[in-house]
Amino acid sequence: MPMQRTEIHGAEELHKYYKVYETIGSGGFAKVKLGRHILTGEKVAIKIINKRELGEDLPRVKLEIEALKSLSHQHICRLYHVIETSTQIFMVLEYCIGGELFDYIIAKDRLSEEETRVFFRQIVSAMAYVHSQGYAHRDLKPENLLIDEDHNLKLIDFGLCAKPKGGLSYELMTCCGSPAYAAPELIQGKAYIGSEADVWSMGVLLFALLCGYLPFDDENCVVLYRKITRGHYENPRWLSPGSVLLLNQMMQVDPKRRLAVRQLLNHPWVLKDYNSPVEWHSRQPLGHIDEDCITEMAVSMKRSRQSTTALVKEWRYDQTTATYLLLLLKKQRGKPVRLCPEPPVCDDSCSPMHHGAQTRDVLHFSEDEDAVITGSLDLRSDYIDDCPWVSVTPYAPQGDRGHPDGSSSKDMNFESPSVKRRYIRSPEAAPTTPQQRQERRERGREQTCEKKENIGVHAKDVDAFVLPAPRTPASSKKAARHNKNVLTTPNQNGTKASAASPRSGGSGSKERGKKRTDESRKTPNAEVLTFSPERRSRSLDLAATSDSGKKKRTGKVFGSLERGLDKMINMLTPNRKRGLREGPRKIKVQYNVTLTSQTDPDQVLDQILSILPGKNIDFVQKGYTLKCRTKGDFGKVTMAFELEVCLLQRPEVVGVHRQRLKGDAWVYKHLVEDILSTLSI
Ligand code: H91
Repeated sequence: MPMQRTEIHGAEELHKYYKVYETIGSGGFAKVKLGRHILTGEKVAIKIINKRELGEDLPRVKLEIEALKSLSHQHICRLYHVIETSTQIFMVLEYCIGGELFDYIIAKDRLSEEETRVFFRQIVSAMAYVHSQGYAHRDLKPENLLIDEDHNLKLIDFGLCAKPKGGLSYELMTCCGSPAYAAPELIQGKAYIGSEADVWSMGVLLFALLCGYLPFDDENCVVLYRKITRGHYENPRWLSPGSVLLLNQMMQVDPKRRLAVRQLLNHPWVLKDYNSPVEWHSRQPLGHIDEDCITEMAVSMKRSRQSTTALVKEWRYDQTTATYLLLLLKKQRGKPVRLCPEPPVCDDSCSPMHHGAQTRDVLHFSEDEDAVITGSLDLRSDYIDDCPWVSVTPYAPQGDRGHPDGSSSKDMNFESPSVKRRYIRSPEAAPTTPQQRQERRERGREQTCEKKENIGVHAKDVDAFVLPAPRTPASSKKAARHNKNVLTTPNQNGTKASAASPRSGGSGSKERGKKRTDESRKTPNAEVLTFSPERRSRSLDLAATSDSGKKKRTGKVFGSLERGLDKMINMLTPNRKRGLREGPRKIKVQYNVTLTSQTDPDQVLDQILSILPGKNIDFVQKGYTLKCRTKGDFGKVTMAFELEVCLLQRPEVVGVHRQRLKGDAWVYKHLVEDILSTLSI
């Protein structure tokens, strides 16, 4: 059947270029999986859309793809590759290691004004650019802003965006987006201007950043709509007069009285500590071609640079586009502009050592980036960043055309984009001989073994996590019932500092923000890979524990022999999925982990297990992970999330790693707070 053939080819195409790992989220008709682009070794997010389930919504997906293809901006998630089959669409996207801004806010309860400003400037930058390209996003909310490796925001989910044919000043009719963020004119079913509605949502978002809860909230939709159309919300006492004013100017019920994005660019609140307007032009305009990336691709593809350039310039969003953009990403992150050697012709069952960049000691990595050696035949390999720093030309971003409100230059008066140069470190020259390349790879391997990619949050950030600011009035009636804010991450002393403390923001000024970015880039390499003996397979444990006496006598030599044996057995044990693990994972404190004061993971697990049924939560247990679901009317899954009991290293206590997979973020927050607050924390 031709349909089937295409299907197989489509999936094959995906697996030809990417390693595909676990699901990291879902929404609507899509599922998002973690992946790795084989040729560059870079992580990617793969959005998988089931066309059959989509039905009439297919044009929306097409629009999202079109939008993402035409948007290239430092604060917008980059699309690399689109693979379409008869039944599915795979969108390969920039991976954002820090997860959703939503989780970040709730972990900190709320952000300081300084940290909010850092993020808000990036949101304004992204939105000004989106509007300048004629698009309205229409679903702005903290769940649709992700945090990248450099702690910068990336806007995602253009599934509800609109590009009015006559330009952004043309009115739209479709009511969409999340009700809590929707502008009054939108929920009233009036015709509205997309950019004006976006500013309202940005106001709600700003409020959520500064307060940790929503300005308009109610479980009852009718009541919620009434609150929005009246535009009345309460300003908590910790808001500065400047914040109160800005929020008020953005959440004006009359869209004509609302601030426009261009006014936000140099609003006094936005300028504070920066003294420069928001830079909204693209630093990575679409037409620009990077010569280093072309050279590397040309060498790898054995083509001329000229024909490689021509191929890249076709922007087909195929393997060529993906390879080019991912190489560019490597360069921008200061990594060597290098492709990994040709993968072997055979499949995964072949020795991955053929890949210069892979290792037999498989680095199992999960969405929380807790890399541990698992020695598994399921090749969830973490590539080794096997190249030393190389000399690269300065990355000189260029300006972009268009204006933030989608208008033409004649009616706008914007500052010309300041061309900022970003220089990339180059402590070592690029290896040229095969021997040098080999040495480099070897060094890379050593480096990887010292690397613990538990990057959800860097140690520095953990220090700064903190919080609870005084409980908020509406942070939800439900949440207010609990005196503990269990989703807030304490600092390492287990105490919660004040959000207003100078350390809590981490980036109180532009300079501080910059420093944090630079430091966060360094962190992963400096950390140490955890070897978690608990992760041994069942068969291995049986072997190792069959004689407890022997175990006690195991000295250093035996230890290493045993470890060698462990590895051997591990390599031969094909299925080592999480669920078969004997003990809980050992992870570092990160913002999606709730700390307990307990040291026995089984006790914590039992406590959670006893709570779930009473809350009408269905769950499946896989080892120390509980895959939870709530169902609404007609058995429809309304919420899906995972709770995983883990062991933390510092402090050495049990923690609960939370991950939302589906459902409304704020409802999830309240529900998980509800579950975890019952634990003895
Ligand atoms: N929301 C609508 O949960 C609720 C890690 C993570 C890392 C990602 C990169 C891109 C996208 C998601 C990522 C991600 C759905 C992405 C990009 C676009 C898009 C969609 C997703 C969730 C789905 C999972 C997401 C967050 C949003 C994580 N996610 N953790 N990198 O349309 Cl353009 Cl749906």
